[in-house]
Amino acid sequence: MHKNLFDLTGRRILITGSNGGIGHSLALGLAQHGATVILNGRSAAKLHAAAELLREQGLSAEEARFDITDEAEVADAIARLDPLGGVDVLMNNAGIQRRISLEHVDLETWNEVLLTNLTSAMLVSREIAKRMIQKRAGKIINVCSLMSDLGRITTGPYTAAKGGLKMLTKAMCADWAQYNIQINAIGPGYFITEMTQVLADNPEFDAWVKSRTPARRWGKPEELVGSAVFLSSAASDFVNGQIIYIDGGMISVL
Ligand code: GCO
Repeated sequence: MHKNLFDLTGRRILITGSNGGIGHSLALGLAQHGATVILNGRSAAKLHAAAELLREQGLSAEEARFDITDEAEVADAIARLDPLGGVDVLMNNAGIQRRISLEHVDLETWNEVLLTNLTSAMLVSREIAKRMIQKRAGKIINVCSLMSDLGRITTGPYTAAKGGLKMLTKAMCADWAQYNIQINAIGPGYFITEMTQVLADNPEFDAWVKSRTPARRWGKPEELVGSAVFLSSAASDFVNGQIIYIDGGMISVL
């Protein structure tokens, strides 16, 4: 009887920034595939509401309230997960978008985007990798973007951060693959979420996405789940340092 390579039963998966948006869609999908998902956010109220939505469906969901940009909070929160079973898979999903041309960008905005979208992934991964190294097992999935490889007008800070996150994925592979830790990334194309609703509501931008995307449509958040299940499961045990684009073909075609 072949073992189901994609079975996530018993795997504890922490998804940062999973109160809503793509993070919550990923948490729902991974839980539906048997994982215990650990939701994260800064607001205890929003976090509890997000976890209850999963529990109401009989899914296994825990809550880890902490600010991913606060080094001390991160270390404390990850230590509090140890007696609960720790973390088998980490998804660095949290991210913000601040659209502004680089000639107008202020240092506060730049630092906010880089801290939230890139540095936080290092802070959370560093604490969890210490434990994965001891266990000689673990998986890390960085949620990158088309902007890990392509720029778009007014998205400079976000593009720099997501480009850095793609390279951090490779750096983590270099340091940690030897300990049976697999570190990979997913690169979502255009999906309608709170972050992009303003773009989807613009008829010209909506038309541009549909013409620029070979699949001629926006992605549906649930369409990210398959790659997340693959990279969270035994099916990807020899995959490392890779990025999988879920973008309807946008990054592959002019
Ligand atoms: C934008 C969007 C994009 C998407 C996504 C694309 O302003 O073009 O915010 O950055 O959010 O990252 O992969």
